[in-house]
Amino acid sequence: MKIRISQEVAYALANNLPVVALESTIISHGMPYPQNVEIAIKVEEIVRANGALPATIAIIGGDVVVGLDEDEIEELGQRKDVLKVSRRDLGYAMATKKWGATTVAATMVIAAKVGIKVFVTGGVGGVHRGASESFDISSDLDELARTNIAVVCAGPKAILDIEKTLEYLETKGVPVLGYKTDKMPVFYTTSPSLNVLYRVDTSSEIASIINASHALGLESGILVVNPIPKEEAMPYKDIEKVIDEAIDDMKKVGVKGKEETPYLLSRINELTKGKSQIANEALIINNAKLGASIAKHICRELYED
Ligand code: PSU
Ligand code: MN
Repeated sequence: MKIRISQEVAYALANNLPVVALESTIISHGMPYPQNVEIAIKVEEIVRANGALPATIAIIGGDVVVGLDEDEIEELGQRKDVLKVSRRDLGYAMATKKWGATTVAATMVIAAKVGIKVFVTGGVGGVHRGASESFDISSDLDELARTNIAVVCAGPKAILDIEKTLEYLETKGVPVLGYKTDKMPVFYTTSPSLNVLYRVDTSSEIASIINASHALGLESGILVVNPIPKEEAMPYKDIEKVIDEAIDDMKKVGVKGKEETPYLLSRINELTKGKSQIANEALIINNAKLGASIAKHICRELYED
């Protein structure tokens, strides 16, 4: 039971070189095999090609690993006994020597502890539809409130109640920065009505905001929302219909709690005949490019100061 940081990531962190954290729930619970492994490796390549070092984070036989190698990513993508690990599950997974895929929340905890300032994913969790009854609010939101790392994503997943998610983030003091957009990206598409808090048009400006929040010692994180590329986006109305159907199915089957998100993602993939998976891949790659660029600017600005 230990924290193992890969050699190159440890070197980069010690020398103020750009590092981008990547989560692993998306690999084990968010996408089907073998696309999950292919895309995880591709995202790492994109981060490298854009001048930063990728650090995929997971729990392997109880060890917290920062910077999985390709074999470990492959095994994580194949194994059937991988726990979905959020903040609350960390101690259990470590002590019982489990394999665990870390959610946005758990990845934030670990990445921030080792000094990583930028984290790239597809979509973050949020307030679920019907939360006034179910109380289902992803702990990703509370983690953003208490851990200072910038999370680059394509918005909260469209399966959520986006309006309540934004209200919650406002209450918790988490800024939502829209990269080249005024309207709120919501994963497969962009909301026609909801706005981001601030529109920011360059990655160097985003880096300055991140550096400023660290300079002040703020404990809370930053949500950077990056719209899915236009060619890959799905029409808002079409995806809304599919989501409603998937949620109905979920209620019929009786899926609840931490199983909800994985169920909905795979059901939406079935209902769209694989189109949502293609959109998912496109937006993660798009986020990886932006995240790497932000990480580079963070280091550059600190160096210049
Ligand atoms: N986005 C995806 N696929 C995923 C997730 C997000 O495209 O699998 C995962 C992330 O790891 C996120 C988690 O942290 O779902 C949120 O789960 P919950 O709603 O149970 O907190
Ligand atoms: Mn939940």
